[in-house]
Amino acid sequence: MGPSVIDFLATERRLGTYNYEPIGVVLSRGEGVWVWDTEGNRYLDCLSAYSAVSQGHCHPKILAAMVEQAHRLTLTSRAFHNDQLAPFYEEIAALTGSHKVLPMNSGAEAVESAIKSVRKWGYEVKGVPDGQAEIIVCANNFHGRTLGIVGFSTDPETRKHFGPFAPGFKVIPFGDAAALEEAITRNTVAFLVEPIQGEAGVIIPPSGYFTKGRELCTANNVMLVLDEIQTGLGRTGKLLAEQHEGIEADVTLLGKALSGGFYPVSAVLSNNDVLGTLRPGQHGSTFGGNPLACAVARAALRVLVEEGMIENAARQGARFLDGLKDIRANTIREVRGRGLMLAVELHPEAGRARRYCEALQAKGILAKDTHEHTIRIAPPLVITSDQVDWALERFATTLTQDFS
Ligand code: IF1
Repeated sequence: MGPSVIDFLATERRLGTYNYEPIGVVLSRGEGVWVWDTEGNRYLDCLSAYSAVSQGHCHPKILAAMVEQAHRLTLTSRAFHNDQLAPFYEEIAALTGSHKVLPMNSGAEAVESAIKSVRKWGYEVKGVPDGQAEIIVCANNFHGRTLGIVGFSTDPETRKHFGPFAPGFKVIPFGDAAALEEAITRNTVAFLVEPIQGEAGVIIPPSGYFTKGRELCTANNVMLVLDEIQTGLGRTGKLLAEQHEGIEADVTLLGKALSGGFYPVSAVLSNNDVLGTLRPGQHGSTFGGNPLACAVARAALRVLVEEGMIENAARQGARFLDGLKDIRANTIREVRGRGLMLAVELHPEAGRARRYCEALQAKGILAKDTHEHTIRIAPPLVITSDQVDWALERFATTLTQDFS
């Protein structure tokens, strides 16, 4: 008889940093859309590790690629070449139409690397006076947890008592093109933004917002940096969320599902100008671009495309969204979503979203609340229609309860 759930939680509490408040479940196995806890209970994963397990848990082909590479070569550092980096560059550049790739590890590292690169581009190409580069970001952004990134967060919880912070960032409201136009100066080097704000609760901007944003950036020689770490790689029903807007970013950030949840892999994708400014010795990472990461990412991208996961996300996302909108419950304030990036916002008087997530857990669904009143829903992109219907039944019964 192994440790009990209580034992696991007690040990985590005793020895671990208390920087999360997880839902009370100890998972031990995953396969496709399903995960099992240590007591054998099965759950449909409606979080997908915040869209990192889009290909489904423990995808056999990504696993095989990881094991095969791990037997051969895992890490060389970039002091030497390896035989996986160039093929990874070729495949991700071809898939995304990018000209240059910078391989990193976490999403936040990709964001920080993009900030460094656009600033350098600003000074050396655009001609912004040294030290005066400005980057425009949006209120309620989430781009990671490093000091540089939380420095321009508007969420007190992510920045309180972590200062002092780096200057050079200007915050505007999300979805307001006039505010963007107003904020641009001759020292603006970039507009860094999520196509859909994930952590903020799946906030979708008005149609035309990014068309206007793209025009403003082009007209003012400002780099449009889209953080697709959560929205990218099929999550919204297209390879990249920007495709819904019919625009192309100058710099695109990927992470999470870039490895299918097997390994931290992120990447900064860009045209030649921005990443072309980096020279040897000016940026790097011990693990960035390592052969194991590249082999895993190549397999993760391959199965995403070859197994039609992007198209499935569009189809099942529409089914899920329509089904949620059909639920008649006075607890629901709004249902939002694009592809399989969905959210149900509750009326404040309905009680905390966490309570509904706990009730969903009892019905075999794992979902995560955000900002008190919103339940986000992001199952793996391999979910079937039957599984969507199975989940909708449980959302309907749970959302018609009132936990206020
Ligand atoms: C946590 C949130 C989601 C991201 C976008 C960059 C990153 C993330 C759009 C950084 C990461 C994760 C971080 C994780 C929980 C999760 C999250 F709730 F924090 F905000 F997804 F919405 N850009 N998001 O969503 O990538 O460095 O983590 O690899 O910090 O609790 P990372």
